[in-house]
Amino acid sequence: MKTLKIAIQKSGRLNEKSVEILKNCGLSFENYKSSLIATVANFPLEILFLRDDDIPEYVQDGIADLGIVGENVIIEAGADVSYLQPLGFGKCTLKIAVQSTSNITELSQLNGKAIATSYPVILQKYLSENNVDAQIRNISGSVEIGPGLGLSDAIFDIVSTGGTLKSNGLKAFKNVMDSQAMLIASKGMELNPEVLELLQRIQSVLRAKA
Ligand code: PRT
Ligand code: ZN
Repeated sequence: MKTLKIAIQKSGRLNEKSVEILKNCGLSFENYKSSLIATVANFPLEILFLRDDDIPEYVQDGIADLGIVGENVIIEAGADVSYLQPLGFGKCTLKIAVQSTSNITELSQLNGKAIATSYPVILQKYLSENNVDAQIRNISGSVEIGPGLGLSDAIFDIVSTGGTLKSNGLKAFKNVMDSQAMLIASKGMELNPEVLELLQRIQSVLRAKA
């Protein structure tokens, strides 16, 4: 029997809930902060702990058979993977935001403007679909400080409570995409008996919580 590999986030917002859902499925494994890989004692499974950005590609390329990662990261990576199950945590919305004093009220007012983001692919697709021609500034983090520094006219970022927008003098202007953590599989692995067994266990954990 082939030992499956599942890639989850090593540290960050999705790590704890990803470990928890696997434990709740009855999987027994050690979870040391320093481990990059853990072997499950009672199921043919290894757990790889990775940066979330690397997970879609690992699963697409079959280095990992399964993964748990935010939908936003999958779409941004353009990864060709199978979506098995939304997991109900890591929920957020990707939004365009402007300074709270801004008079921008229509999407068309973003024409010719600069928008800072760490999600250029998702943003470009949305702008193209809406016939907006704006300049995308790709920044790897802290995009919220852009408008205050005059770096950009707007930002496109993940929002959950909205507290970060508010404390940086920004207001949400357009909701572009909702996201949550997703269980994904390499194409062709959906029908593997162990994958199906694990999926069933995850689904019953989710049902018990609902
Ligand atoms: O180190 P690694 O690369 O693995 O992690 P990371 O730093 O890239 O990601 P991480 O751990 O911050 O987030 C992982 C995933 O959690 C994201 O890809 C989203 O799918 C999801 N998620 C859910 C969020 C948030 N909620 C969220 N609030 N990701 C980021 N944020 C940020 C937001 O951008 C803002 O800057 O948290 C800040 C606080 O948000 P507010 O609105 O609550 O103030
Ligand atoms: Zn990341």
